[in-house]
Amino acid sequence: MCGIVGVLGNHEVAPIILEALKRLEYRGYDSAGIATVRDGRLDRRRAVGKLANLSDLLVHEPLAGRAGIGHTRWATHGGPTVKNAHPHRVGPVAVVHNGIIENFRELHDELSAIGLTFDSETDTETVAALTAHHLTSGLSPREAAAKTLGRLQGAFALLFLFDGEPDLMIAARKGSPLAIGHGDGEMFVGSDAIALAPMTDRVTYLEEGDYAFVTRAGVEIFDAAGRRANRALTRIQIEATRIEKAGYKHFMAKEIAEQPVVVAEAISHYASLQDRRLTLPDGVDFTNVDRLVLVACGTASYACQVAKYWFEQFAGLPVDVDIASEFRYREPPLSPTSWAVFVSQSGETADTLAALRYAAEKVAKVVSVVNVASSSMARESDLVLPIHAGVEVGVASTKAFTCQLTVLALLALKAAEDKGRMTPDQIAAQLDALAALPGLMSHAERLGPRIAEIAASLAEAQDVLFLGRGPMFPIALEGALKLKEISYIHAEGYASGELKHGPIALIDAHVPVVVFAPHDGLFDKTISNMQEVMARQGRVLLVSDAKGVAEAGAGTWTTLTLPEVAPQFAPILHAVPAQLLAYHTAIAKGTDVDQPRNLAKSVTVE
Ligand code: HGA
Repeated sequence: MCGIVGVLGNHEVAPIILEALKRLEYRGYDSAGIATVRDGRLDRRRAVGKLANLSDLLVHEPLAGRAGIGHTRWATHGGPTVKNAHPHRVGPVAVVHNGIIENFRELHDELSAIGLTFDSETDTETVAALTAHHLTSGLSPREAAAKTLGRLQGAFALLFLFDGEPDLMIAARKGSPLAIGHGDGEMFVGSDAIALAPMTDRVTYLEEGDYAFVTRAGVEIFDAAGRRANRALTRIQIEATRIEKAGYKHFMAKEIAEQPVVVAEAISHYASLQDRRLTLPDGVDFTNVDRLVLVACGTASYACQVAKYWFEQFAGLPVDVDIASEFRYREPPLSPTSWAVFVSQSGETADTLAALRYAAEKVAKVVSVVNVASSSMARESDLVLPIHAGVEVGVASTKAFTCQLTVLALLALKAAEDKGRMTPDQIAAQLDALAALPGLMSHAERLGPRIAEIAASLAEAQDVLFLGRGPMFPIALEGALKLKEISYIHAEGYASGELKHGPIALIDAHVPVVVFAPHDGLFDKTISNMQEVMARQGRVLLVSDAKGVAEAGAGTWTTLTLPEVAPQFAPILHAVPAQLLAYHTAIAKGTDVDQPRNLAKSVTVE
């Protein structure tokens, strides 16, 4: 959340920064702004709302300068106003910030007491004010920034720019990611390497607590103790950073459609379908592991909830699933013979990263399942299993979810193999079933027009319920989350057996109820719960296969027929109609599918 960029260039930087901010807009779109040093003096432009508004402003009020910093905001402190937009400037210093300064009130009070006044309601402005105060007392920009950093508590990535310093940016990282890009006589800083991809493929990642003095000649990096630090220069694959809609109306539509390909890709990294055997990396050995803890947020936590069924049923391995934001504050005891698995698309999710650090010294192995293989979580894990979904831009996660599920399924099969719960033949049969998924998902995707018809009616609803049993329960949760996220319709997911313990009171003829019921061992039970809904005038959409629809479709509002799938992997297939229902409902309502209100991707604040 919040994207930051800095450029020390050989040309005008405002257009370059704007372009980089476009690649970071997934991180927030409450406001955007750029500051430059022009003729030795700081200047800035800021606009509320999406980047397009800043772009328009720059047409009317261009911003010159060859050194600049930029920001796209997801507000944490203070509403989305121009005054709260970054860069924040106090006297001779401008600052952009991703994160939260937890002791900003204390700093604010101290600075107010010595007569400084504030323009905004943000925590960030205190950083600029404190640095300006140090500059006034005679410190150099380097000394002033370092002294300020020493006072800050919380999680942040920061970038400073100064009056009279057209060849200096100061960057700092504690909790939020930051990459330094190396050009030819030019230098760049960005929240991620993707933002810098059009400018350079040579990147150095700052580590926790690092700060850096960046000039056109290069970068000097210091660690948290102020010692000079050597950080590796890596080359990023430009191909992996291409971001385009490829003819689709929305990134979400493109990413839903990509699922058959990326799921197949994910499988190919961890299994040989030809040899019908698993090929997980060395180090994935569950023989002596007696418990797993799976930790994630949002959609990724639902992937973990599905995976719990797989690990327990395939491998007999007990699993605890935790929401990352609750996990470490509960201070759960962790056994040294357990593994902790952390799942995050970005690999930067602040709560999940904090949970990972909590578990690090307590468990036998920390495993991360991430989409961004260079992320903080990947770098801090004993074992990394990238999901190979490719760049996901839509704020509502789709292909990352099904790839997370796929990788977790393969991991659970490996656990079953290591624990002697499945023979090689049984593993081979499971892999055949997984191998069928990409084709089945393509089939499901072709139901788009039919789903759009259903969605036209869902769009009228005030509330929608989603039901599922067993591993389909987390899919009900995910279906409800997707609908809430992008259509703003209130939706809840329930375990279908739980309905009669309260939520059934919500049912009337106006509440659509989506029931995910593949023809599996729990089918009859789920259908009984569906009948209980229909007996109370509930308007049921039954999502099943041909057999399920033939047996139980009578009397429902409508049905969706998916192809037959191995029941254990039905959650991966059913995720597709869940996503398409949300997508087409949002289209019917006219909401902003790729950038829904109040949300942002890569949640780097707690
Ligand atoms: N606290 C700052 C930055 C917000 C942020 O990083 N969000 O992800 C603000 O509210 O402007």
